[in-house]
Amino acid sequence: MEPILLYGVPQGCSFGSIVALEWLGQPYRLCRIEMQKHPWHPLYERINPLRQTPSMLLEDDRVLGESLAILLHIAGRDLDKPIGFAQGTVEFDQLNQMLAYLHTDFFSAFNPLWIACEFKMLDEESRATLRAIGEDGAARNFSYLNNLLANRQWLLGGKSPSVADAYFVGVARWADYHKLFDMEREYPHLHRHLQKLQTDPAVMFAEKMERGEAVATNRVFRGHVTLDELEIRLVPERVCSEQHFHVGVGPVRDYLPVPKCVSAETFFG
Ligand SMILES: N[C@@H](CCC(=O)N[C@@H](CS)C(=O)NCC(=O)O)C(=O)O
Repeated sequence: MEPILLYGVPQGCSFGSIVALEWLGQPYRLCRIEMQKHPWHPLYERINPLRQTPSMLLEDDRVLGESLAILLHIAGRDLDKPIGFAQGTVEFDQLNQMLAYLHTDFFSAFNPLWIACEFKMLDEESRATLRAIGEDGAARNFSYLNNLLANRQWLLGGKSPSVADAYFVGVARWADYHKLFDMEREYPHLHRHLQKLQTDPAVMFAEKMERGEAVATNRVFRGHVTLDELEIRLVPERVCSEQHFHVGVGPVRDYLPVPKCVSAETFFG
């Protein structure tokens, strides 16, 4: 069977991997994970013991976790497509650097904002402090990318988007969700970049997927599967032993202090 991307909704960072799969243009399937429905389907733990999305189930039943690894894997499936580059090239180093930045600094800048808006037990002062830290971090990162995009059409320069642009569009939209700034006025180059990406057919397709709209299957998108349908492929011992990040020290809630993108109240039960 085709590779299957397990993507989290709503507003998940998995979004970029759907966009990248569309740009790749090879057959794939999707499996939808409702992140706000708690507890998550128990089978998902066999896919990703940290209970984070996205994950990708490959043709040979290997499970790949971490957006960065998934995006580089997607790009590597067809190096004739300029969404990625061969390792050892200058372009690959640039892509790797940009993806690492987006997955660490850029993604993490939003963490205090997610905690501030989701963690119901916070007092108002703590919430305001977290919000201020988040706003400051997001502003620094938006400013950095805005300057970078002043003379570039795409994040890496060049004539066409890479998987870095795919991931960027899924995370940058969180600024609107948190009503952080007047993006058009304060970060015009970044705003232009986002606007352009948001009219891309692959981005529009990923938005439809997130909204749960019915979309006809085609040569590339082969449809959805459920976790139950995947059970036969998810041998517990094998998947867990191959997960480099399998911590195995009790329930995830014991060592994940805060949820991202989802309600902490429901997360902590
Ligand atoms: N390092 C992981 C982080 C993934 C992550 O935090 N995913 C979020 C959605 S954006 C998630 O699954 N959150 C659910 C939770 O933390 O309970 C990656 O880059 O793939």
